[in-house]
Amino acid sequence: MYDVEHVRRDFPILERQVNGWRLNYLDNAATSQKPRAVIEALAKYYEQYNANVHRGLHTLAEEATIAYERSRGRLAAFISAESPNTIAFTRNTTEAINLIAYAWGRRTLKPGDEVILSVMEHHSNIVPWQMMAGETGAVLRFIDIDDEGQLDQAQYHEMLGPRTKLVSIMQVSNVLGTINPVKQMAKDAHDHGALMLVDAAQSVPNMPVNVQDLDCDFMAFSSHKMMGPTGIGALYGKLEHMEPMGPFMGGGEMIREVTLERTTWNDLPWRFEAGTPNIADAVALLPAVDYLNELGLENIRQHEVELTRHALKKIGGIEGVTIYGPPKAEDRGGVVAFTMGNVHPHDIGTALDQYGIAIRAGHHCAQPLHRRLGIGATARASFYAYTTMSEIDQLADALVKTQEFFARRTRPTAV
Ligand code: 7TS
Repeated sequence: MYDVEHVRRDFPILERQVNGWRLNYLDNAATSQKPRAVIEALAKYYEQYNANVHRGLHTLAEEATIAYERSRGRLAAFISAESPNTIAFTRNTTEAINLIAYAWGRRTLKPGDEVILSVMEHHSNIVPWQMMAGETGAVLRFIDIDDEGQLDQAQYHEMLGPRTKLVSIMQVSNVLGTINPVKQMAKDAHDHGALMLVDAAQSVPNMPVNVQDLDCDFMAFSSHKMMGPTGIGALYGKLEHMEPMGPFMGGGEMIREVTLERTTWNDLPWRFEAGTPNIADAVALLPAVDYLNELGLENIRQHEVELTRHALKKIGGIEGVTIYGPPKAEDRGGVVAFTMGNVHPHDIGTALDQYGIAIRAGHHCAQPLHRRLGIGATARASFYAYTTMSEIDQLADALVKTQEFFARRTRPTAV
């Protein structure tokens, strides 16, 4: 039995009051809150063994290096990667995708080569490829969505061909909530000799993810969305692709030998970690992974399905509300983006804040998707392991009040 009240006690921030109300944090797709174990691990690192990694011979340097590398190992196991060497620490998902665009794309893509993306991608999985297409002459193709927010697989199959070099798709949409069939899409890509990158920013925190089962070539994700600190994320890459890849950035740490004329590269994964890394946040990511494992990713996923089912019913039942994405909770991550009549999503966000409710409003870094939906912005509530059913009820009540408030304001006055 999943005990959400028990989980909540591990998150100090959830005791906060906002505008006289207990914080109702429904902005988890933007970033998650952190359990006490993560906050304490950060403080412990700085209080007890802060030192640079991989270079010192002293005790603190050794402790810091062991903790940094242990975290890498735990993260590799978390996504069932074949070895810790397949994990390069980055700042976030964005940097992980840029790493592939620069270290792989820039050297591999030739004029006319094709990269397949989708219209629902986050800007971080569009802009780096536009930049790379501009440099290399490669062409971007975008898979469309159907009316329920599912990728058009028939169109995908038509796009795949001898020119396809990479397919890069999000596993879970941060707006529609759609769970994309990335395992099948990876197989289809491989059948055409292309590689598959999975943007797992919204999946690794919320559901069991196994890179070997998905058989993807690369995966990108962020610590801050999975209860870990900000400023640290990861790129997973199959060794067969990472091994021949040159570095992303040059500097210390990523070298084997430097002369004034030339440099040889370090082994994996340090080749991709130029300069002093974000040691503290990498170290404090480990207790986040342990915490997620303790809760169980299956349990978190199940909890989110129940929350989402409840939200689709409660929020979807409010007059004038349109919810975007698949109609069934089982087909979605814990994200519900919606519009409410002609109340602007930013006004919804501001009004809800008066009740201590934190949601996000805007385009959620998915402008092409919003354009495809024919709207400028949505309001978005997103859930996590500590979200309760009553928080969703409170959201629905506050939305009704917000709607009434704006209806009063916009009603024409009698003459
Ligand atoms: N990919 C997806 C699917 C995302 O949802 C996000 C962040 C990113 C990539 C980028 O992650 P970052 O850690 O590099 O910033 N999404 C959101 C969001 O929906 N609201 O704020 C950030």
